[in-house]
Amino acid sequence: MASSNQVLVVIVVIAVATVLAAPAAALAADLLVGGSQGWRLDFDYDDWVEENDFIVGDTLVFKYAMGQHNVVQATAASYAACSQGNSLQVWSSGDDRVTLNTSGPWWFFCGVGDHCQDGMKFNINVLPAVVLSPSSPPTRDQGGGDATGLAGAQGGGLAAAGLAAAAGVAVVAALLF
Ligand SMILES: [Cu+2]
Repeated sequence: MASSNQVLVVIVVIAVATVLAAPAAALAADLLVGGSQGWRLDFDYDDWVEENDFIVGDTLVFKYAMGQHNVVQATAASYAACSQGNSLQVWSSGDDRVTLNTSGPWWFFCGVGDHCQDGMKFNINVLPAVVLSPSSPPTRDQGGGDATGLAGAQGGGLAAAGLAAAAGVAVVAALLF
């Protein structure tokens, strides 16, 4: 049977893990593709990509009139060719939510008509949701000037919480051993 000390250590470890896991969830964002007017033609998606940060856990939201467009998640090759042939996934509800669950490159285009050839396409690089380093707090610039400062402040606070939790573990360990 486990001693009460061992049980306490397990509880502390779980508490610390909870604190450290919280930042990613707290910072996850819904990103409206194309801005307020949604997924459409005649929009500069390269600009939109530059104005946003994409972090694991974020969700892309594609809003459009069902039937006018769709959303194709593509490979690099099928993206370059605007070809749905080897697409990874296709959505067509008009209110499609795609959670970015892995870091690295993601490619999207509209598979209706010539929309992809006409520029209804973008690719993004999704960043890992690691926020433990106080020297590089997560930043999120969604076009608004205030967002970056707010996210930075949150990151700093969360890093401080992590350090406080680590200090707590050290104290408990010193008492036990
Ligand atoms: Cu389209």
